[in-house]
Amino acid sequence: MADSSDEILQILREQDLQLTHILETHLHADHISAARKLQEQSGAQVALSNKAHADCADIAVEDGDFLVLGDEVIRVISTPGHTPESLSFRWYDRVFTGDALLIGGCGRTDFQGGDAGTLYDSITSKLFTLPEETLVYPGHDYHGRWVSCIAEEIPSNQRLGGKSREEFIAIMTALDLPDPQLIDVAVPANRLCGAISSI
Ligand SMILES: N[C@@H](CCC(=O)N[C@@H](CS)C(=O)NCC(=O)O)C(=O)O
Ligand SMILES: [Fe+2]
Repeated sequence: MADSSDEILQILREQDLQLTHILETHLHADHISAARKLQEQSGAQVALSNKAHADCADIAVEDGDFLVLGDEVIRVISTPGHTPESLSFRWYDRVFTGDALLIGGCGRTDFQGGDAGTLYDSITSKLFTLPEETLVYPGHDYHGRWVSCIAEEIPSNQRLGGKSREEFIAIMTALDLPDPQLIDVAVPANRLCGAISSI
């Protein structure tokens, strides 16, 4: 199975960039992370939530931490709910939300210790309170979109917009989604920052 590490390493070479950090938003259930390969091939450090208890991480971070990358500072925001160890990363006017807040949606909460009430609290108290012009870059979008913003998500997010905590929990409980195809392979592999060999 191909991962994106070769593509990333090629971009780094072409643009003469040095990868220093790999920031994991959570232990993914739907794909195998390229972090381990990138860590080995570039020497970059992997950062993961301390709640992941993953020995493969070079840096264990928690809410309120700052990652200093050269002249840049990235703020760690703990946004549990999709999974307990889920993080978002804020950099200037943008936030990388992993599978917590998606464009028009949010991460599911029915496996890996997910909890709908916790996700509602994370999104409404930690992400929707960011300046409304903050750009939202999610971990996935199933419709080919890349970016949204807080001002757009607060009213129009299909799962959260205008919904109470109870309404949100009811929506999430009723989803009845099939498991991600790779969940049984991806979760154990990602506890090791992603399998090294192709499968
Ligand atoms: N069909 C996809 C499902 C992926 C999936 O369930 N993704 C999780 C993130 S790990 C999710 O939260 N999806 C949001 C949703 O389906 O609303 C697969 O098999 O990989
Ligand atoms: Fe996920």
